[in-house]
Amino acid sequence: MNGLDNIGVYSQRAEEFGLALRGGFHPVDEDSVPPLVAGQSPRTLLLFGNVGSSIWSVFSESTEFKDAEPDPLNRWSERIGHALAEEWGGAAFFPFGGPPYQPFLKWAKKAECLESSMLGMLMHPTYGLWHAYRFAIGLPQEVILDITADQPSHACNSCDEKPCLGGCPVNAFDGSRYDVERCYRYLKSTPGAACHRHGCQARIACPEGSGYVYQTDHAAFHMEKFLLSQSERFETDSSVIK
Ligand code: B12
Ligand code: SF4
Ligand code: SF4
Repeated sequence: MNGLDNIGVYSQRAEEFGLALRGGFHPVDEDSVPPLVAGQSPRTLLLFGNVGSSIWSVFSESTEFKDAEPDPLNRWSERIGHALAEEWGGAAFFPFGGPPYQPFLKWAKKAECLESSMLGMLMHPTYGLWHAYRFAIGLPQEVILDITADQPSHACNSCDEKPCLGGCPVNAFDGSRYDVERCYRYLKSTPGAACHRHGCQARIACPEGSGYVYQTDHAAFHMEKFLLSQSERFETDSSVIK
């Protein structure tokens, strides 16, 4: 076994950026993983992202966070994703930049024991809803993956009360659909809403992974960026973006 066959090499390097290795798999054609270069399919795909606010201390000190240019988290992710891919002789793929988007939710379910939650986001047995993806790296070598065969039971199946569905002040979630416009209009018209400072109240109402709820400045950062992106989508009056 050389160093790059060992899964620990990848997770330890990623941790330097506050990123967690979020599992991996050996792709087949149906996984729709792009080639590394023309004609060379990756033999391993590894996913990386944050669990709780794990990236926040590194990201909030980065050039991208401080330079006041658009999309700081995406630019930070691109810089680190491309650098690690180059270091490991692979290629980086990102969850943003579409449409079309790379199928990260499908890849994530294949890489780890995850299920879609009542809110649409993926439920993790430890982190609950408090995790996300920053990039995936395709590698030419076959890395031995430590994938557990045990599928933990899906938390939503035994959650009788489903407090998430009642957590949103405007019922933007109905258990099958997320009404993005309703969420956006409420946030825009209610500057004092708890969602702005603490994050989505429907997500917070879920008892799973409560030790990983995003810290306030991290949650507020995402909400501000979400509002900005949806303002471009829902407002015809460009003066809304100030
Ligand atoms: C487009 C998109 C959105 C759109 C949703 C579009 C719509 N429904 O109208 C918008 C911008 C609204 C959105 C919002 C958020 N998103 Co989003 N989103 C994506 C993205 C880039 C593509 C999904 C897609 O279109 N796939 C293609 C279609 C064909 O597949 P699909 O399965 O039908 O996709 C649908 C769902 O993914 C859903 N969706 C996407 N995001 C979210 C978030 C929530 C809360 C829900 C219920 C549904 C939902 O909308 C898609 C289109 O209908 C993915 C990343 C990726 N590459 O997959 C992230 C992704 C799904 N989003 C994610 C997250 C975390 C969010 C936010 C919570 C971000 C945040 N602030 O932290 C917010 C929710 C805002 C809030 N109220 O808090 C994570 C989910 C992680 C997880 N634990 O499962 C992903 C995987 C991104 C990532 N970097 O990890 N998102
Ligand atoms: S509150 Fe219950 S139903 Fe809702 S996402 Fe959490 S575990 Fe699932
Ligand atoms: S951010 Fe607030 S308004 Fe939007 S879905 Fe979550 S709880 Fe509802």
